Amino acid sequence: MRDALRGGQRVDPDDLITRLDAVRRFLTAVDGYLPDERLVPAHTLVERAGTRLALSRDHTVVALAGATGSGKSSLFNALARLDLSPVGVRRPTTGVAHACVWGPLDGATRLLDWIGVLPRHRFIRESALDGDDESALHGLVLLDLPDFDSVQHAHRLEVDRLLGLVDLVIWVVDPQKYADRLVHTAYLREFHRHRDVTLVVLNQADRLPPAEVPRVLDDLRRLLDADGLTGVPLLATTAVDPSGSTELRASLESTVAERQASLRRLAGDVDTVVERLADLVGPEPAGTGPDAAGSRVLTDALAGAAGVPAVTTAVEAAYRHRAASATGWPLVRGWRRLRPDPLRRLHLPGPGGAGGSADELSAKPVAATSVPDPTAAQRSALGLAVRAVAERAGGDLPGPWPAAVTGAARSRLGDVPDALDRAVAGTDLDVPERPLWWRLVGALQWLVTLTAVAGLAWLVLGYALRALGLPDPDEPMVGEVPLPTLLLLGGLLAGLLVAAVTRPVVRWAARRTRLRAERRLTAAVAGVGEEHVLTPVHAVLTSYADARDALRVAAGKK
Ligand SMILES: Nc1nc2c(ncn2[C@@H]2O[C@H](COP(=O)(O)OP(=O)(O)OP(=O)(O)O)[C@@H](O)[C@H]2O)c(=O)[nH]1
Ligand SMILES: [Mg+2]
Repeated sequence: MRDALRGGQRVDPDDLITRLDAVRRFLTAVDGYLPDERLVPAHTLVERAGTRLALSRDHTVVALAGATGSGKSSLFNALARLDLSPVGVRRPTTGVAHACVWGPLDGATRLLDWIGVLPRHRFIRESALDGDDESALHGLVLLDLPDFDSVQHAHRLEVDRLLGLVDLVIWVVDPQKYADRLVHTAYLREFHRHRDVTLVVLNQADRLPPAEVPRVLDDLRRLLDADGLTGVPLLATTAVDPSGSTELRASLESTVAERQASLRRLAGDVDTVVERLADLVGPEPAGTGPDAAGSRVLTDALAGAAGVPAVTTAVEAAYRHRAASATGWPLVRGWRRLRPDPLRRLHLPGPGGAGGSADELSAKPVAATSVPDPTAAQRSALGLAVRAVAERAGGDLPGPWPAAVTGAARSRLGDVPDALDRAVAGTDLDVPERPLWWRLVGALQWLVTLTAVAGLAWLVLGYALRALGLPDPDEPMVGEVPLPTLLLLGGLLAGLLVAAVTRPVVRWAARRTRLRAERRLTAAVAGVGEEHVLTPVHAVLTSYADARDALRVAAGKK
């Protein structure tokens, strides 16, 4: 039994620190996404563990816990071999924790300050008094706790607080009350993750007939198994007899020498916390962002809300309008120019390109364009697309994560209309002003028109001379046709021909310009979706992946 508590695995301090860091990382990753009340135990653990490890690794804090009258104070005194904690007939006797430190008090002072044992209840067991008898317990800080089944509610609170801080607990039960429900359901079961740092003693064994002791121990062992405490050391003690706690003392000596209890306690705490958080993470997310199909639906909805179809229609119309003004029959071009440019009507870069209206845009960054506002249908399509993106990205995640993803996806929706307007206004639609080929065709039209006009003038001059009876100059002939007539008709016909050839080319080029503008606008609104919807979603998914990884490390899995 001497090695009763050595059955547990050794806890490597570095591993423990890695696991605690992982719990810390988990808390950082989930901050703002998960309900705080679920995270309280993890926060408490991180805080307590950090302090406990920083205070002293050389001390082992052991608490005697149990019901009133079980003999905690008597055992405390028996182990200390001094009457330090009052033993009472009137119950409950012990109201606040008492501590006895084996070895110098100095090193344990800060530890006891943290645990909250009042200085007047601290005692020292200096080995100088006893020769070397007590040296095997050097480093032990033994606490005598109040009763947990007290009529005094404050006692129970104090016990609960102290049980959260100590390294090892000795549960003291007596032959009358060892099967008491409270100790099993409210306490022992809660400690099933701390089997390595739990010890149970059946005190007052002297009150049983010697033959009864093994039977009661068996019965108690059965109850402990049912509590999930299989394998915890179980000893019989008699506090009133100096030799009645020899085994317990030996067990404590080996625990103290091993310097493992504080690490095991914290490792058990990490296990408990990780187990309670396990339902907050689940499968690996399918990706760290919404899939391509989801993004496309979103971009389409954004394009609709941004009025991209209206703008691209205007782009095509503007191209044709400008081309007609530049290449049409010269005599009606001026009239065409009087009609407004379709792009200018939307307050989008008209002739002069995107650069021309940059000042106007920066002066009026919001609602810079007159692109029609999205309709109710377009707005609801956008809402649905955003929700679909969130569901595709986070729908399979456990617990509160899907809501966190949806919340993130919607978090910046209020800024989207202005951002879309800016994106459309800032896109270079690349509708040409007067490309060279328009100018060449325009010049050709001038040439053939002037030819026709020259032919007409010549003919008119001929008629006038004839009408005035003046000698009629010979009109040169080209084949059978007089040259002036040829110039007039040829000029007119050539003009029609040039217009007939130009029109389909303009139409084709207008469509290409529209497609190019559509691509650019789509990229611009996709950028808005990326910034306002996908990036926040991505942030939550990244946090989820971090949290999942951190919890895996905290669980001790490599
Ligand atoms: N015969 C016998 N009596 C014991 C033993 N241990 C404690 N007692 C007696 O049981 C009574 C209660 O002992 P305490 O040590 O005060 O019990 P406690 O668990 O500290 O009680 P609280 O402080 O009220 O929680 C006292 O009268 C002790 O003398 C034991 O092993 N054998
Ligand atoms: Mg007591």
